Amino acid sequence: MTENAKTGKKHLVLVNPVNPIRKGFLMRNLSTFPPLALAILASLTPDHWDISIIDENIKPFEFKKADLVGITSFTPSAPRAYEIAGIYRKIGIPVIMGGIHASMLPDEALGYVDCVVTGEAESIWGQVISDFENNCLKNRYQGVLLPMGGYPIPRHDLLSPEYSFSAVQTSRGCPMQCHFCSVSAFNGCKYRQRPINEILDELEVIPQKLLFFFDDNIIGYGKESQERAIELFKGIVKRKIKKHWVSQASINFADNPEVLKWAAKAGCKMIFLGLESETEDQLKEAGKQLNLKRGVDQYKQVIRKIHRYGISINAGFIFGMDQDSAASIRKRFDYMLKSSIDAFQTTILTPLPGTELFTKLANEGRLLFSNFPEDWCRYDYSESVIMPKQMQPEELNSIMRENHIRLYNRKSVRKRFYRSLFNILRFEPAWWGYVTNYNYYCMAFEKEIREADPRYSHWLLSEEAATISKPGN
Ligand code: B12
Ligand code: SF4
Repeated sequence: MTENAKTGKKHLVLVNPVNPIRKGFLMRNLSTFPPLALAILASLTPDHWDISIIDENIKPFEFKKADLVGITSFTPSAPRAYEIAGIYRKIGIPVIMGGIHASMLPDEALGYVDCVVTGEAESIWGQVISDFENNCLKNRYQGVLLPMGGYPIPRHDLLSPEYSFSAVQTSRGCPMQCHFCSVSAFNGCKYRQRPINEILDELEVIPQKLLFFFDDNIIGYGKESQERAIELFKGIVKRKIKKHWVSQASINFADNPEVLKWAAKAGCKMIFLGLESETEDQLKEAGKQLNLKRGVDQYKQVIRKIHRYGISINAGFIFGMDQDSAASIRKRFDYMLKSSIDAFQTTILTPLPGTELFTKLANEGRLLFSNFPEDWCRYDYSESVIMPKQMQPEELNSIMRENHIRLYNRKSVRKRFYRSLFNILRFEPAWWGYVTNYNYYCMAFEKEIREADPRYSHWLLSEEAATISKPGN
């Protein structure tokens, strides 16, 4: 036992593992976000425990003595989570794993840890701790979906002060069930919201000026949830909480001018919208209901309305769907470059466990990498892990590369910044678009940057570097 001799407290170590093969978002401080789940778990742990967090986002794993270890993990970092679990289990310290990956694949996880907690922790963590204390820890616990109110404020004080952004979640669940996404399977189809006062109290204790609301859709679906979003934004203004924030939403973010007005007043600088594709057939393929219902011809209007209120747009597009050919991918990039969108997240279609997409592609025998768990670290949206329908995976990877150069070269990003300034007429949201494009550039060219290839290791790719790096040059 490592009970603290002075206090008699037991020690819980919570671990945030990172994908060892790709840094992805961790390439830059401004795209590195704290493990909110661990701050929540810490807040749910009884006071007679000492808690520390090992966060590989910030520095590589260093062993800390523990009585009990809790590990979180997304799918790409699962192999690393299992590796760290092994270090503790070898010396007889029990390891509990939770989070999206272990929830979707509890049997796999149980091969590497002592106990798996599936689902949301709020309903079950107290029981897990109490069973451990009474020497009757089971190997499985199932959290249930509860209303989001009445919990203690997450322990932001245990997260590294090196984070530029803090993270707060105001809602969970999504009724949309897009085929590639695991949110509805994990957090349920009902949109659940935290009480506004609890969110505002939490915002008041976090030190960072920059904030990421970790919601999938900050304004939810329907009139009622819009009203609640407006109340939240008004509350931020009323309590004089001065944050600059980003979040995610569906295109219904632009429906109500009051939502946009108050979001902007409350400090919203940029919103992520999952546009996914400019063609309705592909939206159908992805099961992207809301975008389909509105129609892709509405995108322009949506962008214009959001800009009008001083908020920039980071839009996500998916590549490599069954209907994608080399030509349609190039066309999508043409569309993106011509649009007034401020920043772009491009992802290669990736089946994640627990999604409809995963079941379909696995059944069709189209997973290229299925030596699990090792291969999970490839499932980070940055390479083709499936056999695309209309091309070879290498062709898809190379078209993406070619178009990333078009999208993220210095000239293109600068041009986009000036266009954002012109469209939004405010510096800050345009600057957020610029920084976000740079973050994605660093992710797209991670390998070259890490290997310090001089053609890539400076600020954004110049046109000249783009030419040098074209296949065949
Ligand atoms: C914000 C966010 C990001 C941010 C920040 C991530 C971060 N630092 O945490 C950014 C933009 C960087 C990001 C990146 C990625 N993300 Co992301 N992201 C999210 C989002 C919207 C919120 C995550 C979050 O923190 N939620 C709040 C916390 C409290 O929820 P939670 O982690 O589920 O934790 C609860 C339970 O799971 C449980 N729990 C969690 N850990 C543990 C541990 C123990 C011991 C126990 C008992 C319980 C427990 O208790 C918690 C409280 O109930 C989710 C969607 C969602 N709604 O969750 C997607 C999501 C997690 N992301 C996803 C993906 C795919 C990615 C990327 C791979 C791809 C991409 N390009 O977006 C990268 C990978 C990054 C990486 N580190 O590997 C997928 C993950 C699916 C999967 N199987 O892994 C999700 C679920 C969205 C989706 N489309 O399906 N992401
Ligand atoms: S992609 Fe967005 S809208 Fe679709 S199911 Fe996931 S969270 Fe909901």
